[in-house]
Amino acid sequence: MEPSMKFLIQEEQVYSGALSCRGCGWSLLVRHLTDILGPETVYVMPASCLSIISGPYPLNDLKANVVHTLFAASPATATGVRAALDRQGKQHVTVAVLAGDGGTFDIGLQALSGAAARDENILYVVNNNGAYMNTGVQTSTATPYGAVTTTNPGAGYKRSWPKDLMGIVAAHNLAYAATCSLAFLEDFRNKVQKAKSVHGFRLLMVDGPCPPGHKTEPAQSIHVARMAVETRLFPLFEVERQHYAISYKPERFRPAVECLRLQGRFRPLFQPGNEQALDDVQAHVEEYWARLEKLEES
Ligand SMILES: Cc1ncc(C[n+]2csc(CCOP(=O)(O)OP(=O)(O)O)c2C)c(N)n1
Ligand SMILES: [Mg+2]
Repeated sequence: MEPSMKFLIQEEQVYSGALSCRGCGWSLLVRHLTDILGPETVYVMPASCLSIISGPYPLNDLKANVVHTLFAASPATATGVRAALDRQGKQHVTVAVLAGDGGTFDIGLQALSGAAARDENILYVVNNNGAYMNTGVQTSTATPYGAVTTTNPGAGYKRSWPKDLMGIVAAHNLAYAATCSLAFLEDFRNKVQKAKSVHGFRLLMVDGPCPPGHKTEPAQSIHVARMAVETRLFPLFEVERQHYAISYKPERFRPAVECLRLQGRFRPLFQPGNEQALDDVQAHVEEYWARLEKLEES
């Protein structure tokens, strides 16, 4: 394949007419993911924006089977789907969970840990848009420090750090886990390809643009996602059996404020008196990056 063709969708696996907002990350993620996984895939979806975007039953915008399931139960449901397919001799069919951060970091965490510890042959994809967007932007444990949500209203903002999901996942000693960005499509597509080919429990965490929740311009979604990687607010890396490898090291480390100021959800941080909060975010970025580099060396 020509290098320039690597970004292109080979065969569209999504019908037109998705119900997403303009600039939504879910739609682009799913178009590329389904293109690579192909029609021989069963998708398991807990409640999230995607449940609506892809169509509530009996609608379905994916050219594949979808199992809608309870918020807390997608890895358990996927385990059952996997077992049924294996029983039918359909080991070649991929089972993929498509979940939000609320369904993953919070309410589905126990089921996720169980399926990961059993090393179920499932691909788990989490679209991390940093809040419960479908029900109106409530804080999750993936919400970044400093973000305004409807549960941190007005001039308030979240004053705790997001959970290190990748660290938790890595501790399960999985064959493959990685972070991905829609602004780095070739890297994303390569990681999906790799995850598809690995046997066992695999997890991909994708940074999810969300214009209404992040208070961004829809046309800026990819630019904001790129800046999240360039500022190292959302580093790209892979973890294989607890060995970390950073996928992209920016030539120049841009300050976090260059990404934060593009998003209305961080507006209070730029008001006089909150300089310390901005410094704290930058310090957190530096610490996490230093830890990733150490993990990469070890
Ligand atoms: C047990 C349960 N509690 C609450 C809800 C309502 N609910 C549906 S979608 C959703 C938000 C999901 O957030 P997230 O997983 O981050 O996905 P996003 O909507 O952001 O894509 C909530 C709270 C539900 N469906 N089931
Ligand atoms: Mg979310």
